[in-house]
Amino acid sequence: MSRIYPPVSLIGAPTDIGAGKRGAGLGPDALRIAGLPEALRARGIDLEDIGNLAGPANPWQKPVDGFRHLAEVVAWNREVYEASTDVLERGRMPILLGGDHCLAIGSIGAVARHCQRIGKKLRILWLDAHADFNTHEETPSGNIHGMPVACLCGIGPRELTELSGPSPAIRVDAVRQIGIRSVDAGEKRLVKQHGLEVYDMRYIDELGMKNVMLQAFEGLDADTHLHVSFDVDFLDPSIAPGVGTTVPGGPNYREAQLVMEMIADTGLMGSLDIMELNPLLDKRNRTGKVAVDLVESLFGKSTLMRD
Ligand code: 4U7
Ligand code: MN
Ligand code: MN
Ligand code: MN
Repeated sequence: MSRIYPPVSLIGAPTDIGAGKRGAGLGPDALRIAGLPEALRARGIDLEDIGNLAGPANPWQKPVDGFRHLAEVVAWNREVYEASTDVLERGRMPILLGGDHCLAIGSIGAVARHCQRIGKKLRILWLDAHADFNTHEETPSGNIHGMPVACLCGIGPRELTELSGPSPAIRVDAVRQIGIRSVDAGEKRLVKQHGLEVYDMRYIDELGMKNVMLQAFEGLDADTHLHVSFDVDFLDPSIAPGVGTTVPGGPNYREAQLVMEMIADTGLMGSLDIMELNPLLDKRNRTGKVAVDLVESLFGKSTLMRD
């Protein structure tokens, strides 16, 4: 089964403005150097790289009222929102190269408004060790990369919840989280209160990854736009040490590859974020190469006859 993919645009967002460690700002170039553009072109994809966006420098300050660098996070997300909207309106698939995960407020904000305009349903697969559902009251760190899912659902400061428009960009029920194994105490309460659908590692162990993915796909149809937000710390640190917030006990290489292959098989992926790669914490860009391998699987690369 060979699939024709829509044209793709890479958008680099070289910042660690929402993170607690420096280095994720080098993620876009590390992904390029690991061979992402060539790998996608080898899949037959019409690929454009719009290069790296520009935004404020990281002032490396302490949190203020539970937020670190709020104004700069807003500025970067506006850039990401505008670039992603432009790519979508040109009929192309945006791939955001992060950068830390706070930037998903802009990328998913753009995708959500685009889907609203063209009347498509939206399903978000959030592949991460973390739920990223903190608020300024619950956050133990003040780092906004721990808050994007809450902000997208309308929980957070107005500058971020209204970044893409006056109503919340998404509803909680659009999201399926996979691979979760680190949720802070207050965040856990919020996750439960809002009914976020979380497939944590315990659940994956018990059901097996295949069944978990089938659940995550329930209700998808040809009118659904699938957005994949891939935080590289989703992967077990033994295969992906190059991230700022490693958590042991994540999916191994084959489990992660199955996730990507099954997403490819839906044929519904319309946008992708590749976030939190930190080459300063990596060994010889090994994590970058693993991320590129997995993205190849997302675009239909498989071992035998299936592609
Ligand atoms: B990532 C954390 F306390 N929950 O809020 C926080 F454990 O985008 C980590 O998933 C957030 O990498 C990790 O600071 C954000 C912490
Ligand atoms: Mn994340
Ligand atoms: Mn994470
Ligand atoms: Mn992280």
